[in-house]
Amino acid sequence: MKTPLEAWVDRCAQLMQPDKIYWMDGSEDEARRLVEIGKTEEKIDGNYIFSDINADEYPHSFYHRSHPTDVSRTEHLTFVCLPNKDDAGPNNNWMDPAQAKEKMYALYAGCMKGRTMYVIPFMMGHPSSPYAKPCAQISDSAYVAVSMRIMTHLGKEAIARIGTSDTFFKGVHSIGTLNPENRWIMHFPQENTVMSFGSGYGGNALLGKKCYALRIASYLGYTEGWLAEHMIVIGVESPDGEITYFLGAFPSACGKTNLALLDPTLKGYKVWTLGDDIAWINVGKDGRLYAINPENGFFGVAPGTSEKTNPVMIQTLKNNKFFPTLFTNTALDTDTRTPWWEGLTSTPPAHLIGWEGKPYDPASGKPAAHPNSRFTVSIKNCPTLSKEYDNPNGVPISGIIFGGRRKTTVPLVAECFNWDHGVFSASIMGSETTAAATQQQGVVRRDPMAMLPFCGYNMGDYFKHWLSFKTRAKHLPKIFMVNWFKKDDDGSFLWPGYRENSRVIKWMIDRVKNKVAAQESLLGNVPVPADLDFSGLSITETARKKLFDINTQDWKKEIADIEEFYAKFGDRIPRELHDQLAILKKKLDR
Ligand code: GTP
Ligand code: SPV
Ligand code: MN
Repeated sequence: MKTPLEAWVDRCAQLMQPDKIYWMDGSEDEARRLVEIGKTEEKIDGNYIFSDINADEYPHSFYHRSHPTDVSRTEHLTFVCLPNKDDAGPNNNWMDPAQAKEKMYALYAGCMKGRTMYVIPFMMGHPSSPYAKPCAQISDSAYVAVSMRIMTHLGKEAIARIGTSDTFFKGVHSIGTLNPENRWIMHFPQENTVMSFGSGYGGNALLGKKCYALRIASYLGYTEGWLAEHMIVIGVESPDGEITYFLGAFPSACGKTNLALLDPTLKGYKVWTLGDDIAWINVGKDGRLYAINPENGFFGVAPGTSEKTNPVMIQTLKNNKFFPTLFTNTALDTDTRTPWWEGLTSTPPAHLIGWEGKPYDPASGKPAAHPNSRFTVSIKNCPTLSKEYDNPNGVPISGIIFGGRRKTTVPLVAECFNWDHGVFSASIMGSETTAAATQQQGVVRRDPMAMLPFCGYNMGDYFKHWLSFKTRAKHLPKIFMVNWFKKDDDGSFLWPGYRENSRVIKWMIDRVKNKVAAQESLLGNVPVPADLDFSGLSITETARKKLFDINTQDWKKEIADIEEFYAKFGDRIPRELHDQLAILKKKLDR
């Protein structure tokens, strides 16, 4: 008798007709063979998908160039297929499940002729965790197969955990012809299934990541009483040796990985890394919120990463013990055969090949590396990995940080008054769009909890679910709103950011431990100036004031935008959030 997993693989193979079926075991030998296949057999656009990188500089590392149209998530081609359109909500593209399947089956028919079907069994979450989930993906891309080894707990343990059950997550993936006209990412939350076609890009193709661990898992969390969030997980050690655990939600390309691997400039502080993108949050036996990172690697933005901004990530990439690390769509220095990206060094090396594969001309005015070029690297390389990383129960959370990318309007930091106010503040978050998704860049959009592209059901219901933790949990974390990206009139950042963000975190720890008082502002409690350590920073008094300035005119415009956003959700917006909005409006009118 075949297991449900084997039967599912058979059905996929019948439809897609691969030449070969290969079951992955997650071993290093296997990864080496797959990379070799990528260097000598598998091609995209006429080029082998992997090439060597100077192993003296970056051990076990390989370069990958994607199809030029396949460089970021495609939100307009991403659908949530719940039976009822309203349950997917205005935050999602919707298609009827039967119609979506018909469309996908037509594309999948015979799509793997002449190719290998990789069967990828994996766990999201450490296999020993009660919160971990068994999963399987099929794919016809060696790049995806190798990436899954880096990003998930891939191997036989997952097959054991799936056992004879049919409830495991099923991820169906083919890169197809990489034609953007035939690119679809379809989610079926009620069937624990995702069908993806036409893209090899991370968030579109590594189905354990955004598709499962956020869109499907957020729906599971809604029905089962937990949360799947676009959040980092960190422990911050203070000079007294105590570790305070935080979650941090920032939209794509807005600073999560940098904060997760922070090397604090403040003396006596240390950040321990648990996760840089996704957190699963459950109420523990003691009534506190506990978080695990369901992933096992980093898929990080390369541009801006340097010895100065993120030395821990540079170490993670250079002291590589895990096979392999991948660099995708960066530029390549042809003299040293090393990857290069904007911000790695202040001036580009003399001989560069740009991300599109042609010699780079600095006079072109275009970046050499794609703005969304990325590295894929095991979290096990990270020198600041927390001792609690594999703790099956996760870590107890004391603070949740939410932050968008805003030139104006939002101050450096504010602590929310209470849980309702925190959920409200996170629900009205705005952020300027970035290169992480294929769309117009730099326009402010509402991005509640940094989950707009990742919430697998109606966000009105999602807000209600967040509010419900008031009664589900006994001890709730504090909620903080931050903005590292406020700009001066001349367009320069007012706040140095990166490692200096530790100064703001120190204040949060002091607030969690009740060590300092705060001042009430329109948006929450803000630091008494003496409590925020600015020592050694060259920030003028005027800039300091601007960082905390809350402009009433800006906020009146903001309110209009928020009302428009809420209106899209009709009566699904919980009463508590309308009440909070009314309070804010009243304060503004005063
Ligand atoms: P995703 O992987 O897309 O979810 O992105 P992320 O949220 O992990 O963002 P990441 O840390 O990779 O940063 C994205 C970009 O923002 C990079 O170019 C960083 O250099 C830049 N960045 C990160 N932190 C700061 C900061 O504190 N200040 C400024 N000005 N830029 C930052
Ligand atoms: C993001 O866009 O938020 C990412 C990259 O972390 S991806 O996995 O492609 O979604
Ligand atoms: Mn992300």
